[in-house]
Amino acid sequence: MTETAFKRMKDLPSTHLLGSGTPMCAGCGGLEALQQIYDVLGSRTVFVNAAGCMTLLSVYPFTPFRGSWLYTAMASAPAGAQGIRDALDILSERGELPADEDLQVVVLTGDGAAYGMGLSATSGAMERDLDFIYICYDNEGYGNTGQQYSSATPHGAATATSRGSRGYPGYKKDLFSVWSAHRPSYVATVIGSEPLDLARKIEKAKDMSGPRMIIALAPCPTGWDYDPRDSVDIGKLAVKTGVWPLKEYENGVVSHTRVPRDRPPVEDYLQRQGRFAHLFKPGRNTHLLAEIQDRVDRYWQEVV
Ligand SMILES: Cc1ncc(C[n+]2csc(CCOP(=O)(O)OP(=O)(O)O)c2C)c(N)n1
Ligand code: SF4
Ligand SMILES: [Mg+2]
Repeated sequence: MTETAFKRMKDLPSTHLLGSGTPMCAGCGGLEALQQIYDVLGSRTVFVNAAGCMTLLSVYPFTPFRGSWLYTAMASAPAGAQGIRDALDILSERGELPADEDLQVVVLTGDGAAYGMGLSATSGAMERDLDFIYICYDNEGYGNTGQQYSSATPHGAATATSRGSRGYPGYKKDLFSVWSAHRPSYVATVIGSEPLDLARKIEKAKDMSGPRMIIALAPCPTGWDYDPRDSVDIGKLAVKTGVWPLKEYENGVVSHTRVPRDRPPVEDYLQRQGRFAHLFKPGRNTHLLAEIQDRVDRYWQEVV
C-alpha cells in the first residue's frame, strides 16, 4: 500500500474498521460482529489476537484497524493481554501515559482458542482479575484450517473431521457458564444480526473494568455451507428458534436480553445449512432432529 493510500485510509471517518480489501469470505458473520463491536469500542483499543480467520485481517505491517494489534500463539492471547495491560499500568504509574491515551486491551479469538486451546490461559486471566475484554467469534469449528470440529461444534453438524450420517457426536460446550463460574465482571452472548442488543452489551462492557467476556455467534458461509447472502437471516433464525440465547451475566445473576416467544422449529435453522443436510437427505433423521429440538426446548423451559 502506498503511503498516500494509507493516509487516506486513516482519514476515513465512517467506521473504525476499514473492511475493503480484507481477505475474508463474503458474508462472514465473525467480521460482521467485529465491525460492530469495534465501532462501539473505538480506536483506543489494542487487539490481542490468537491464530484464526481474523488473523488474516493483519498483513504486516498493516491492519485495517485504526488502533493496535498484537498476534500471539493460539493458547496465549490472554497472557499477551496481561503483558500489555501491565506495561500500560507501569507507564501510567510513572506518569508517562496520560489517562486519555490509555488503551482498552481486547483479546480476539475464535472458538477453537476460546473454548479449547486457550481456556486455561483465560481461566488464569479471570482469576487474576485482569482488566480486559475477551471477544470470541464463534463459528463453531476450526475455520481457518478447514472447519475441523471444536468444542463449540453443535451436535450432529458435519465438519471436516466429523462426517457420516450422524455428524459430530459431541455437544457444544457451555462456555457462557464456564466463564460465568469464574465470576468475572461481565459475560454476554451476542450476534451481529442483532446489532442493537450487541451495541448495548458492548457499551456496557466498555464502561466496566475487570474481565469482560463476550461470545459472538458467527455464522460462517464457508464452514456451515450456505450462500453468503443468507448470513443475517441465519443469524436471526439462531436467535428466533432459541438455538443461540442472547443473555448476560453480572454480579452472579444471569438474565436473558431476548426471550423468543413462539419459537419456530429448530429445523428452520438447520435446513438452511449444508452442514446439517444429512439430517434431511436421503431420509429424515427423525430421532436426531427430535433430540436437537428437545435440548433447545428444555433450555427454555428452565429459563421461563
Ligand atoms: C498451537 C497451534 N496449533 C494449531 C495451529 C493452527 N491453526 C491456525 S488457525 C487454527 C484454527 C483456529 O480456530 P478458531 O480459534 O475457531 O478460529 P477460526 O479459524 O475458526 O477463526 C489452527 C488450528 C496454530 N496456529 N497453533
Ligand atoms: S471461514 Fe467462516 S469465519 Fe472464517 S473468514 Fe470465512 S466466513 Fe469468516
Ligand atoms: Mg472457529
